[in-house]
Amino acid sequence: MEGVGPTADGLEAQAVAADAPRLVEQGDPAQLGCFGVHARHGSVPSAMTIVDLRSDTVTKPTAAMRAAMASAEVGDDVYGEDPTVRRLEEQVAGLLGKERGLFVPSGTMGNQLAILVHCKKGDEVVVGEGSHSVWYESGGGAALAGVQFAIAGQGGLFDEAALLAAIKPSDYYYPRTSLVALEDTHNRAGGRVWPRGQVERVLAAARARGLATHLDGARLWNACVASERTPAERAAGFDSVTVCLSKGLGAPVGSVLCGSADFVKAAHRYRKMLGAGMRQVGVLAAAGLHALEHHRARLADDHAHARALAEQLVAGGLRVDLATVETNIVQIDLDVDADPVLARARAAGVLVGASGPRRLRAVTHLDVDAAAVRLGAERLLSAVAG
Ligand code: TLP
Repeated sequence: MEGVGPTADGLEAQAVAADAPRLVEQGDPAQLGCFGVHARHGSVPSAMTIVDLRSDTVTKPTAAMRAAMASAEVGDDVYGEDPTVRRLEEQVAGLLGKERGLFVPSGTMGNQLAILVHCKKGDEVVVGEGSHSVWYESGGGAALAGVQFAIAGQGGLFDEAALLAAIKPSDYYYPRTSLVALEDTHNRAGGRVWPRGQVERVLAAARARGLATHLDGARLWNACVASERTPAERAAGFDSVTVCLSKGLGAPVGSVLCGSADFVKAAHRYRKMLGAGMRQVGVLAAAGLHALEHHRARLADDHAHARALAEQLVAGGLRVDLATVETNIVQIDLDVDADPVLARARAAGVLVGASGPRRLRAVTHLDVDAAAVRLGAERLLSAVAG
């Protein structure tokens, strides 16, 4: 039974018997709790199989994905000679309706390359509240491109009025606002999907003011499934787009940054500058191609699991804004500090992250099925109850 650890305790054994949950094997405790603030606590009882809801990045490659990786044709990508990388780049660019794609090691690098290409030192980038580039990219915008960020609106998604309010006037003493970046789905907003009409109005306002536009589509695949739109429809109008293969799609690593041929040419130079000239990485691109083919449609399962999780937590007395649970992320507001709850949750065999001092984040993914999610919710409820 794939993904089910050999040492299930009584409760898990029952759940396994009930409907074969996919439980994640216990990881290295030193690596646990890598998301957000206040996340490194305690240890997991050694004989317990844990339910890992920290992120959709924790998935392990399936046997079929590993087979695709093992048989990938490869070449030296610094010479442009890796056929599998080229196939992935062409396929993703085609899916997004862009001219070209560039395989990069991470979503962070995709976003940072976009900022480097679109902006000059001293420029300002408009983003929504809680933007990944502001929170989780190690200050790369400031350190690498020399930009600062302006926040538009509240809650992550914003409208054209909020964009216009964030754009600085054009006198020499203001920073030059040169880029607006949207995040779809929006991570810290709880995996919310941008309404397409709102995207179009923001893009039109950005274009009218001469701004470049970037889409952080780390979870664009989730947005596509939730909105029943194609990737090209959701990426339309953006100058550049980052999509990740290593979130809901379940590849071990990799993102693709797409845009015009000129944009990708400039990003390619920066990628090399940052030390990510890659060699025989067709083995990794093959995982991405496999994920695109086999793991996109099933994201609907992750969304259903997230909704079930949220409803179970609410039924158990926790606070979750169900209206924001549109995809695979559940934000749980606590009346107590997240820290001790995280520690108790870990001890009970469920891993979640803290996305604020009194807020938890749980993410559903390929390696947890409905029964595992139910078990995780039970354990989380008892951890919060103390
Ligand atoms: N997000 C990770 C953490 O970095 C927070 C997660 O567990 O959710 N954009 C968005 C919207 C993301 O959520 C992430 C990853 C990235 C970019 C960066 O991707 P990687 O981790 O590949 O650099």
